[in-house]
Amino acid sequence: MQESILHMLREQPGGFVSGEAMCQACGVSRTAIWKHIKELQDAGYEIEAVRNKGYRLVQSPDLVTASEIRDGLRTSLLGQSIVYHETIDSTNTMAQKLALNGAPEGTLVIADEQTAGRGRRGRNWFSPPHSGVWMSLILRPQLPVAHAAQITLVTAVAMARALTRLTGVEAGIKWPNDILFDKRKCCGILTEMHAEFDQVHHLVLGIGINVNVPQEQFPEELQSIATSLQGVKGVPIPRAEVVRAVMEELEPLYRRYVDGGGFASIREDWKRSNITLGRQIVAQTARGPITGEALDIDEFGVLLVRREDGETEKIYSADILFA
Ligand code: BTX
Repeated sequence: MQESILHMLREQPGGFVSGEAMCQACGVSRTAIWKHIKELQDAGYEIEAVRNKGYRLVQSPDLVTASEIRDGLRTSLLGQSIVYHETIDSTNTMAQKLALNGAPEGTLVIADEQTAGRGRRGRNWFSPPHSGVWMSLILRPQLPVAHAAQITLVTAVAMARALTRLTGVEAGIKWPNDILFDKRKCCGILTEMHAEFDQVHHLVLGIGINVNVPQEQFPEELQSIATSLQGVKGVPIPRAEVVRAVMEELEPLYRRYVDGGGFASIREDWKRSNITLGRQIVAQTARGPITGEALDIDEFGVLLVRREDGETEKIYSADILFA
């Protein structure tokens, strides 16, 4: 009901919607409408009520609730089902549970705050309230296990495009899962998999974006390595808009990838947005550090590094440090 009311108010930007029109559209009494308006005001929506004119939406709070995201979302798969929590340990953990219980592909789990947000290899992901996008998508691609990591690369292309569009500043991909603005990380991707034999059952694609996190709010150890979209653009960006932009950029790339194109069909797009190739790097792999020049990425998303002794190494998984 509140979603319908908000939708009607948004359809009349700056103008009034009469109480009568709302009653008719929603099939409830004026008192019921008033009660919902009151609840919306309590949630932070600034709604003006004028006798004989009706209601007018003056300002929306920066929320990532299902209704804020859904209004204006132009996708047919991603985000068609949205699960919102104000506070949660990790949206990836919740998405795993929902996926095991049969949640459909494209389900989006999102929270205002995470108390145990995680990165790769058990690292923490700083996820304060009211200022970031902490979300996970449930995907069910027909993929062999060996290809699952490519989803991270496909997502990185979508993220770089969305964040460049939102800020007007070029975002760069650092292989495999970071999006940077001028060497500082504003987004991380964590893909987790549930698989049996060689077939993926589902993937949980976790995405963390620092949207309006004030720089001074980052903990000491992140001060010099993290940034947020607000810091890059100079003004805050509504978080629901960020979510929609990501969903809308990702959906066509994901479809191209799963409908037979594979990573080979995304590779050139990845290369255009990357800031990894051509640089001297240290790849911290499970086998130890590998130092050399990041030469290329192959059609499977594997990073090729020319070592100092001239040999080329294939890197399947690593943390990359720029030398
Ligand atoms: P990662 O392992 O590549 O990066 C983690 C590292 O990034 C940390 O060790 C720290 O140095 C740095 N870091 C931590 N928090 C931030 C931050 N807010 N901004 C910039 N740098 C940071 C990256 O892992 C993958 C992160 C995915 C996070 C999403 S949020 C929604 C979903 N749920 C969940 O628990 N994780 C994912």
